[in-house]
Amino acid sequence: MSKEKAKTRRSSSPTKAKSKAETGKEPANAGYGANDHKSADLAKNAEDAAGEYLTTNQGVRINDNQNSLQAGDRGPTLLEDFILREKITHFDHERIPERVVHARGTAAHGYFQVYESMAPITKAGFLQDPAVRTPVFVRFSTVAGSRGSSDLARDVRGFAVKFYTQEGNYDLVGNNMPVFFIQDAIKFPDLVHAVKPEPHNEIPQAASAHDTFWDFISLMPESMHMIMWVMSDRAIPRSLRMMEGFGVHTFRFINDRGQAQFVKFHWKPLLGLHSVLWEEAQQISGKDPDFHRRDLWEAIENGDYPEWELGVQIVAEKDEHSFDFDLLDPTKLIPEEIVPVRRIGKMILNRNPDNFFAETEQVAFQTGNIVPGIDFTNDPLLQGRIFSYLDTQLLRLGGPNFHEIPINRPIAPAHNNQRDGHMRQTINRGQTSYEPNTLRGGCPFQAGSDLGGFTSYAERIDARKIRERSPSFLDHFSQATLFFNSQSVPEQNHIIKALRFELGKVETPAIRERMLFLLAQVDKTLAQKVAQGLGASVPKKLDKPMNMSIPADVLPRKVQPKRATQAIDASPALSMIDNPNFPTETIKTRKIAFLLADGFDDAAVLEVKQILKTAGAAALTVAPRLGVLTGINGTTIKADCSFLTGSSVLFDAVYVPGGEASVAALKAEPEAANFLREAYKHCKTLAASGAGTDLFESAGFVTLAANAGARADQPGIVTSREGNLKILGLEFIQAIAQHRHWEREPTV
Ligand code: HDE
Repeated sequence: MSKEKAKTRRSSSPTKAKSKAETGKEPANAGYGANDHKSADLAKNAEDAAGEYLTTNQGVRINDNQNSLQAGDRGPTLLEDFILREKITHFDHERIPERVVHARGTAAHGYFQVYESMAPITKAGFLQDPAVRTPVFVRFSTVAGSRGSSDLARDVRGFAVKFYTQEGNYDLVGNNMPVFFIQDAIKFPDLVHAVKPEPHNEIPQAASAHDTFWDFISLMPESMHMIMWVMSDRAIPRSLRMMEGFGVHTFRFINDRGQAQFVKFHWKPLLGLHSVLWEEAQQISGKDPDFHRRDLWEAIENGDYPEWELGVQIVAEKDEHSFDFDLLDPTKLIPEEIVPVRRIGKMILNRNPDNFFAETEQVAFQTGNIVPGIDFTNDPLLQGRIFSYLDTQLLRLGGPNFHEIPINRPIAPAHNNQRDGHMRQTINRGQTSYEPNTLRGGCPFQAGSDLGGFTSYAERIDARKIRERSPSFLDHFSQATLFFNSQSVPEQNHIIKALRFELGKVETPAIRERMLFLLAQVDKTLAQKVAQGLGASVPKKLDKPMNMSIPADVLPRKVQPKRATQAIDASPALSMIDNPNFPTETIKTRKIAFLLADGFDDAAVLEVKQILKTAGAAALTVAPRLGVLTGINGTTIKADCSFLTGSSVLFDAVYVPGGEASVAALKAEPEAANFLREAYKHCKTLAASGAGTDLFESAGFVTLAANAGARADQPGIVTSREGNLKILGLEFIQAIAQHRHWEREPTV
């Protein structure tokens, strides 16, 4: 393009921003509703370039964004080019340090509403009035991987909720597992260094399957309960929308009479608890490393707002010591069968962020952000976290004013005498920045507790200053055993396989041996089965003590694990399959692949699609090629993906409708049979109608000849050669609702 032409184009008037009527889409920031204080607050900082001229950061309009200022046609660039220098300098400074842990994450806005006043047990303002919607921002994350790592790593998921309450921000910074690896914050840097890529070669990314992690774990018996969780399917969720959340530590609720009770927090997903298989997780990591991020984003864009109920387990102060474990020990949970979870409110996520960096990356959670009515306990892990989160933000966000970043700023007004620092935004008026003062009439005032001033719970402490693990923390295996015993057979098999995989990647035999010894303390058969897979045997005793890296003079005698008698043998609430907390199975938001080619049976596609849609699931077309496909009766359907871009691991179930030509084309496409075989292997539901049933036979995983025209007699295989599409559709829904057909697993 000649310079002349370019100039004309550049100086033409900017186009007006398109309205909703023109684009069919909500304009940016449309979600900022009147009853959503936080969104309205964020809107103050929102920028939208639609219809605007390009400017520098100083607001000067830019005439040429293609060429730097240079001396003549082929001459050097001039130092005076302030436009170039501003642009490049800003670009050079675009990155901030990623989070030390939980770097990979995704987030959404929403709100929380309590079902009924919780006044008898807590005075927390946002838990009083069912009419009040408290805005929330929730960030989900993996722990070990870097910002760009895959969503499907075997890992704990972070579940961090920032409540923008009228009394200040309250952060519930939890995980999708109710316990943790270690009991004391002083071990956290060791744990994280061990699980992160090894320091000499930065391998492996986002994985615990390597020597340093298992070396550390094999010396830390206290981690065994958490290891059971991380090796279970909880560590590979189907969706962030289908996992539980837990506050992990025991906290306190305080009511307006100053009475305290212990509380454990839970988030219960209304879509149920679901996971993928490890083999799928590995494939998804290649096919779509953003699988969870995309799933959450799309669900919210489609109006399928994810929901969780907030649950609490309440324990009276007087019952603090009535358990067979210590409430302050974060490697223990309170079985729901012993203290039931009371569901007290609901959280709905209904708006995607406008800008990933400004919101999801810059959000700063802090376990120390609590409000009147909630307080800490002396859990040594929690105590360390209260320090760590504030400290880490100072580095990550570059100074003490990160609370002013829009996503972090409270909707409750903030007034104090803190001043200055990098990038200060607030313009504090007045002569004083100290207290007490007379020059400002003593403002800002301290608030009495009757006026909402935070007062710490006056817990009685009468103690010596010691560095010792409490004897009440020393039972490291009972709850690991309880967890294993509570799993169904397929879930136990998955744990065994996960351990074989992880320890199979360990290169140092002594580490494997120590791990087998520890596993045997949890369950002998588990240890033996893992050992079989490793071609090893379970040691009867170890040559050296377990904590052999701790010098003997430092190792307190008490650090030898012991086992407490358990109140229950199994807790059904710990299993994902047949979990009594999630009795009704729904197929809402599930993705069903329709395998089609030209010449498909129009009715068999449209009717089944409609039946699934009514049940809340989405049908997506996978075809030998992209573009438009035409049915026998002329219906046209756009292919959502081809066999190259789609894969069975990205779907929940598969359907092959009839239509001789369509099925013949699929038969000629080897990937179609692979798609079905893979879905079958991963225990998913498969359905076929009409000639589609032939494809099941030619795929070789089921013989229908014996019952052609009728249903296949295998669970999770729904067919109808000539039958009624309505019945097929309904049976399909029932089968998908079971998520997976685990009885098939041993046979594949
Ligand atoms: Fe964290 N953790 N953590 N953690 N954690 C961080 O804070 C830390 C722990 C959790 O989406 C960091 O802002 C210590 C338990 C989540 O931004 C850091 C200890 C639980 C997130 C930190 C723990 C968590 C973090 C890194 C042991 C579940 C992501 C960046 C004493 C209850 C929050 C940051 C987000 C992030 C420290 C243990 C959950 C370094 C010292 C237990 C969900 O401050």
